Amino acid sequence: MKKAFITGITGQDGSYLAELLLGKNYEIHGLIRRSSTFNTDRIDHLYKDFHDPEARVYLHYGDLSVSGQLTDFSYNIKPDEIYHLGAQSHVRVSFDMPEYTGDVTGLGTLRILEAIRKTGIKTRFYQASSSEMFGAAPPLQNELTPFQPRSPYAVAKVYAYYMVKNYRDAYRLFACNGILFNHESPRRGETFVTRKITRTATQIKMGLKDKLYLGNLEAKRDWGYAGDYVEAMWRMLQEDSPDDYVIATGETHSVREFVEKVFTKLDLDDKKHVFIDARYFRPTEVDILQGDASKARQRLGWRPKVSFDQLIDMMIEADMEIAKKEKTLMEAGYIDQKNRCPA
Ligand code: NAP
Ligand code: G4F
Repeated sequence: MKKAFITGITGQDGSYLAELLLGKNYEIHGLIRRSSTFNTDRIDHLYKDFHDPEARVYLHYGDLSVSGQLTDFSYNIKPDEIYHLGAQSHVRVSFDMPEYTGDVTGLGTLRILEAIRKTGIKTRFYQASSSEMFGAAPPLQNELTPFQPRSPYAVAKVYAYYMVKNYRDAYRLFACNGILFNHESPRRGETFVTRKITRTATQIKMGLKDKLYLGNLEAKRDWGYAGDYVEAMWRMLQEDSPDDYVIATGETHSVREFVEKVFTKLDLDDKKHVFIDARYFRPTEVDILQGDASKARQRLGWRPKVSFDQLIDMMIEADMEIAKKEKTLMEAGYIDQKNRCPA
């Protein structure tokens, strides 16, 4: 049985990847942060019973800012594959917390690479690189496009990307950069724009809210489905030699288009409900991302299966179920309407 160590297992991608690897009979070890509230919602369904001795998912408390622990985990677990997905992953927040983002998102990668080098374990390493690194570069972006990062998050990811390349060259580590374009799902964090839109629009549909506040509606993104993208991560680590790959759909759509589609599908008038709040604009924006994943298609045999429209339908359906439950609980007086902090 192969062993995988996943950082960021509690996040969107970590949960889909853990599901995929369990289906392939892996033993899963995940890095998890201590939190004052439960933060395992996305992976709770992976335990039939937490105390089951047959369980194949193990969680280890730690943090990407602590290197000694990462070395201990590497040595003790000796994973066949390490998927490094943990990061402060919110671009807007990285402008508020540039130092923290540099530490966790940039240096966090170096700490794991050092753990592998120092312990000498034989493992394959996946780095969650990002299309955000392309920044101001024109579409269609591919593996040869020079990076022009536009945020502290993107700069931290560029640092990590080159560290991966350097450790591959200098120490012959089997280390890959997956340069993934935006990918979404019903498990997407609620402060990223797609989920913010589907979550709030379905609440508006159920009469729980009236307004959706957004920032720049003209930005364009290449949005795919997270479930398809974790398959590409796994495929990279099954190759004979390590390399870097762009993973994208090749389509691009504006935030405005996403809003209009969601509201139309819900038979709502976005003009009545969507408002602009300047606080959601970024000091520097990435105007357009559209990826060229030809290399992944040819070498990995990877292609996206879920279309833009199917993705939106999937997210609306899941969020509608949540909104219906919220309505029932609110009417019974069990919960109040939540006014969450913005991002
Ligand atoms: P996500 O949902 O925000 O998950 C981030 C994960 O990192 C969570 O499990 C989080 O733990 C963990 N984490 C954050 N800070 C940490 C720390 N100091 N120590 C340990 N763990 C920490 O992100 P995602 O969408 O799944 O993305 C996965 C990775 O791919 C990230 O590196 C992201 O930057 C990158 N990426 C994402 C996309 C995309 O469109 N989704 C595209 C390209 C690249 P908590 O649950 O405790 O917060
Ligand atoms: O959904 P977003 O926050 O995603 P962003 O910034 O593209 O970053 C995501 O994708 C990257 C891959 O390219 C990942 F590396 C990163 O970890 C993350 O997963 O914003 C998308 C666009 C931006 O142009 C933003 O300005 O939507 C625009 N936007 C407009 N109104 C908004 C909002 N974004 C957010 N989060 N909230 C708004 O109200």
